[in-house]
Amino acid sequence: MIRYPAFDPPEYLDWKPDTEVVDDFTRTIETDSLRNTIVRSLEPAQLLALYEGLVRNRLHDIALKRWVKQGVISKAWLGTGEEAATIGPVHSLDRSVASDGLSTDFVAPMIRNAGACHEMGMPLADMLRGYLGTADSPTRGRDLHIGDFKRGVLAPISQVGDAMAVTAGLALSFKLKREARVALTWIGDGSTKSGVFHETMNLAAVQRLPMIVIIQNNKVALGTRLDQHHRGSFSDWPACYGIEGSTFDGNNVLDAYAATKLAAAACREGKGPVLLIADTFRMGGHATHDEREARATFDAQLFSYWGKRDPIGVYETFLIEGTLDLESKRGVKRTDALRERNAGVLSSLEQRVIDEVDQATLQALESGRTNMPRAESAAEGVYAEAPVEAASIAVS
Ligand SMILES: Cc1ncc(C[n+]2csc(CCOP(=O)(O)OP(=O)(O)O)c2C)c(N)n1
Ligand SMILES: [Mg+2]
Repeated sequence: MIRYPAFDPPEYLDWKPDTEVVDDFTRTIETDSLRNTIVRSLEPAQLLALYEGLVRNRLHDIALKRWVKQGVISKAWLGTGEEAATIGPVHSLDRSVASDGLSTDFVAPMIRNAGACHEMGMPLADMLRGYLGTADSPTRGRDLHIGDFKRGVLAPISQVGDAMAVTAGLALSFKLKREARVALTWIGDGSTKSGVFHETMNLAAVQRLPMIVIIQNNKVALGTRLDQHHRGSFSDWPACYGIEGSTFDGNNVLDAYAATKLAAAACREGKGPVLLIADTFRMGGHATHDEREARATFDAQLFSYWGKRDPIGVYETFLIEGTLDLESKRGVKRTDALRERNAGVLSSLEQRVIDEVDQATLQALESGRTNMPRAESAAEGVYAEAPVEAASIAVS
């Protein structure tokens, strides 16, 4: 994909495929026969949709970073380098509309999983409006933690860990209504240290809830390294709760897809919950304000190691160098002409997403210019209103 010197981590700027990393990408999928079968059964359109989702996620974040640099917003929380841990799992879910008019499966993203929102069908313009706090944003300008229940997206909860409990509640309702639905949430390595994580895991386990939890282990919580807040291996945790679970390569979108697809099937068979662990790395700061501190938190070699594993670069290489003709959608012999054709298919897809993000940015900025919330609206749609005198003071 096109790289952006003003916004990308330095390791991504002159990104070239590393043979060992690309070989590892394929080996990872082939190691597990069940995951391999799932990946091999993916249609070309699904492979391309995964690529498109990854690019959309990266470009959404770049649009936000541009706004920060331009002073449009003060700060943004990004998922740079962790896109595969969001996009793969979301694509493996059943996103069709059920008979009640809601998405069949549900997700509860955290701020690092903005990609889940757009891949569940939330318009990019609305997501960007959320950051601007416009009156036509999904929360009518109240909060940037946005979701869309109809589209199966619970809004992120600022208190980390609490989304676990809400997701379990949703999964419990699916079970009680005997619906073949699944609820998925992500939780950071740091947030697994909250009490609510363990209470929820235990409840979900004993109730056999159709719930998937992905521990997104990006090796850091704000400015605290994993080795400062964690001992042992996350891969031991599913057994502690007596449930199924496994680790996947959080920078390999196909491994992420296949692991979650299997987890969702287990949940639908009544074998939930499933605890997955995504091994990945945060390629920036906690948010845009502390990128420099993040660089001081870890050795440069660690950034370099994970930089070679850019989930988009590696997947792109896998598609370009493969034997599937992305244009004719047929398996063919590997040739230079095929490589060129496949690269062309991906770059026109990328261009479409660039246009989509540009359009969304313009629409959101237009809302910012013309449609900011009225001060009086702060008292609308709330559980309790302040006395009239206090409200008038607040808006004057
Ligand atoms: C209950 C609670 N405590 C503290 C915070 C402040 N806080 C926000 S994000 C964060 C770190 C989260 O780290 P991790 O769970 O690893 O997720 P990551 O940011 O790495 O994706 C903290 C401590 C909070 N939002 N909620
Ligand atoms: Mg973390």
